Amino acid sequence: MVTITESKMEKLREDFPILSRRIHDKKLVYLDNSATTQKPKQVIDAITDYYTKYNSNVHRGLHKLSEEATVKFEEAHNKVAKFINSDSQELIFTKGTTESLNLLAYSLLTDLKKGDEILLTQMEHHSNLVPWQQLAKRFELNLKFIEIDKDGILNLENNPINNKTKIVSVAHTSNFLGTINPVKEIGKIAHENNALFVVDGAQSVPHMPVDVKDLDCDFLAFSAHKMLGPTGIGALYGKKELLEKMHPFNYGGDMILEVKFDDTKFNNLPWKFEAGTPNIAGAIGFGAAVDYLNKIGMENIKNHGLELTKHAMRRLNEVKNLEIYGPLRADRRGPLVSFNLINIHPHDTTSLLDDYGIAVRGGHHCAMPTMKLMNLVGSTRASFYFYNTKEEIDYLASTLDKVKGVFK
Ligand code: C6P
Repeated sequence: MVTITESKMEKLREDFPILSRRIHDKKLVYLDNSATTQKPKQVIDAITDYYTKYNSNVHRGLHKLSEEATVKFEEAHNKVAKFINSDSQELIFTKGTTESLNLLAYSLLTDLKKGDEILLTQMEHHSNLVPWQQLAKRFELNLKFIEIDKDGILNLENNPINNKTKIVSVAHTSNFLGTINPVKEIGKIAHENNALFVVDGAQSVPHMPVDVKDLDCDFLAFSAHKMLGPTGIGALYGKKELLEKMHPFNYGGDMILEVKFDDTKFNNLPWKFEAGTPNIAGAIGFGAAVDYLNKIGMENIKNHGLELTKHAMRRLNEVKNLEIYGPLRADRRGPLVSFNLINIHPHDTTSLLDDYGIAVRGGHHCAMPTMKLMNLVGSTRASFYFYNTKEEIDYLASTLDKVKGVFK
């Protein structure tokens, strides 16, 4: 197994200026990567270059600056598409996973009728639940859920798919439980039942090689900011033949080929779904992020994440009166661990850890129904990226003992 060596790690961390910050006079230990990752200089520089050297609008101007911006913007399209092994036409820039899923829900809605079913799981992020739920209420569709067991594993044998199911939409990796779902298998079940298969890749695309052709998913949503890129940009992949049939979600400039007073011919893919001036700086930053990830190698990132997760589970299991949620086996998880110190509110744990320079997330993690199902008010979540080290996890574990001390 190739992992990131210690000497490489030191060099690599220098690319992330924020990692040398001190918080409350302690070294920053950033373990909130599922919320958003830190940005390397290469990404920050790419964004600064755009604004300082060739800032202008894309696809419109006939001047040099606009040409340069358009080339860089389209390069970013191609890079991000290639990153998930899709064709460039099949990769739509959006504001992020949330907008990708909303775009999809609204665009697919026109083909659904009263009584049709949408199948989700009991571990979805609100972004892959609320859009479907609200449309289901308004248009008399039914939502169904694949259940999870006590370890946060899907019960696929008893899934409620049937001939009314039109869409199956599932998180690849749960942002609360960490579970990596068997999306290839779920996709097969969806397709055997003639349903469309949507993958929420917000927590998987940043951490493992994801190949849309291999997965055979119809759609995949993900966000740049969880994979070194800036906020406010993300992507929706869709199979070309499906995107061609779908209605645009937003109408306006740039998504048209020809407009008359009484009709409009829409632009080719992917621009048909990218109305208005896009997030140009964001897209260029996203492209630079993908370059950086490719340089490290997604297999290396996956392996390092697994090593850290194994170490975290071992070290956190040694902390007394601490319970961990999600799969017991580290290899069934993405690089994150949610836990609670028994009888201590996760907000207290999280803010006390902050006093020691440790940034983790505490709360419901936008998975309120899953929390309720598990009788929890929330959890503290430590989530890792390739710039994290085992020493940082050891520091988290020893600091948790100090946190417990406060409540004695
Ligand atoms: N989860 C977390 O701390 P946006 O906000 O659009 O970039 O991503 C939404 C989203 C969708 N699906 C999953 C599985 C996610 O984890 C997220 C974002 C962050 O867990 C912020 S709530």
